[in-house]
Amino acid sequence: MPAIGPIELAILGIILLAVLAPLVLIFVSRRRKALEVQDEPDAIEVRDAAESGETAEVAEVALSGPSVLDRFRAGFARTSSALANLFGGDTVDDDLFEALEEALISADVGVKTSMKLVEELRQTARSKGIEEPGALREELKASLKVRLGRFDTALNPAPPEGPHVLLVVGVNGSGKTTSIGKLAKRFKEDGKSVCLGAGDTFRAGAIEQLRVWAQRAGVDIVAHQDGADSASVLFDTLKAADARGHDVVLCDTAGRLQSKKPLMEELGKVTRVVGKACPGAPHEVLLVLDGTMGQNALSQAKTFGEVTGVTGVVLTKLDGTAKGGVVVAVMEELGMAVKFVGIGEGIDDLRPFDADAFVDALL
Ligand SMILES: Nc1nc2c(ncn2[C@@H]2O[C@H](COP(=O)(O)OP(=O)(O)OP(=O)(O)O)[C@@H](O)[C@H]2O)c(=O)[nH]1
Ligand SMILES: [Mg+2]
Repeated sequence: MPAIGPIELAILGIILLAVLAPLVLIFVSRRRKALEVQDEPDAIEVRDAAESGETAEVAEVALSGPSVLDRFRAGFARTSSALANLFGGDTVDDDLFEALEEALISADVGVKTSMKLVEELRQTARSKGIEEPGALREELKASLKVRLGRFDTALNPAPPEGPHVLLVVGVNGSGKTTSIGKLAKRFKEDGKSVCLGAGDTFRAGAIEQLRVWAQRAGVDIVAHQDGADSASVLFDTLKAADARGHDVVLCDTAGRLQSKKPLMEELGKVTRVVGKACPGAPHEVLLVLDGTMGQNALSQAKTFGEVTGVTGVVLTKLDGTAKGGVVVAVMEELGMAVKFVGIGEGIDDLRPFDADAFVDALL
């Protein structure tokens, strides 16, 4: 092997420098970008909370992993850091219980449920002699997990024969059509053959919007023209789905205010007609609630429940300013199971509701 002289060494050095320098530059610029991202307001909020001690765990849950919790943004992080700060002190006293009640109410948990939770917590603290706020927080977590864990958040089973029919209802703009698109993709990925029913014949552009979602999810759709009778469209959808051998039918409906009686009566008729087209249907009535609506969502849920027999709730927009507590209010005050949560506008932004993960993030 020939000996390497000083000239060859110098050339080798220059080549190495030429290769390494751009790599170092790329690394430095990526690092700087990462630091800039950390300084965005939402991240700061959670980090500030983490620095206060007790909340480190919350911040970690909210920021790490590819979980649904990453998507609960501003409102949710604010709620969890407010609650975490409360438990950051060193005494369990009346002030703490009062502050906790206020924090739960402002997190949209609802007055009745907040009072009930805090009263129960007072009794537990007394009977177990709890003097540590951290231990009290664990009691609250356990109690919430038991309360929310009582609900069956799985979709009702498909019938032994014929299509599995899901009717999707709710007020205007709550996220019904978007959630149908997301659900269609989930079912399709599970190997099911899916058909959408364009039951919103009222709003201009609604049918076209559902067509776009059908295309995105790669599923079938049955639609009539604007202004057609919604119940007839869904009747035809079910007949067609049965004939074509589809496993799942997702029925869209027009958004309507729960206070508009004739529109709610029409929804009652839609539900009955769906049952005529396919005995036992709808097997699931999903009420789509906008998570940022807070307590208003509760009065919507009550009326829709009376008219259509809601079997589950899809709580959307939890990636926005929703404060999270509305999940507890819907389940505790109305006895309705939150089955899915919407965490963005994209087709993959829907997740089955997981009570334990939710409580861990909130507290
Ligand atoms: N950020 C966010 N936006 C959502 C979510 N779900 C729906 N949206 C948005 O909410 C808006 C209304 O959604 P739609 O699906 O059209 O609501 P809808 O209930 O079908 O509305 P109508 O048919 O008019 O009653 C759209 O801009 C959606 O992108 C969600 O989980 N997160
Ligand atoms: Mg719609």
